[in-house]
Amino acid sequence: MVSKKLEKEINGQVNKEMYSAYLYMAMSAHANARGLKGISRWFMVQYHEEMVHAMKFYEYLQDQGNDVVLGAIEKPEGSFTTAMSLYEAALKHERFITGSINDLVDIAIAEKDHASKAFLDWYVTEQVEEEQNDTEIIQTLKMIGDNTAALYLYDKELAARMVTVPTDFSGGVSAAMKGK
Ligand code: OFO
Repeated sequence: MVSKKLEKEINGQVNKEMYSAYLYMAMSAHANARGLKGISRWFMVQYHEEMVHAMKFYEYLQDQGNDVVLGAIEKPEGSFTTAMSLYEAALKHERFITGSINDLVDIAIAEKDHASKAFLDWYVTEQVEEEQNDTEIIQTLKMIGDNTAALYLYDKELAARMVTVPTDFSGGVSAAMKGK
């Protein structure tokens, strides 16, 4: 069982991950509305990844015999008119999430909760990849600049991103993640 303090914070993190999914769903719609079909797909794949992040926390609380307490999910704000504004906002959000995960790790370490520390290590590694993905896309978008033909081709390239995470959690996220 994790402490009541960490339980509260992990419940808060479930909410942040669900918000992340909701934010990326909104970003997918913004991209789609501007004809950026590949970027729209990229953000929808990201939506599925965030659902996995949320479900892993949800299941961890249950595995530890703790309480799951779900809160309201905030409305995703922002009106994104360019590919660059979408990815800059995504990177800013991921940096916020990295800070939030680090706070959870700090609590686990302070409480000598080795199980939670080991569990959270997956997220620490995942956040490096999340920030790297956004950073690399921003670098490419900078090179593209105002070249709409290049953006058209890059959008097609981003469309190739596939969902590599489970989307059916009815049997539990751990079972669904086996072999991933
Ligand atoms: Fe995008 O990493 Fe979870 O929130």
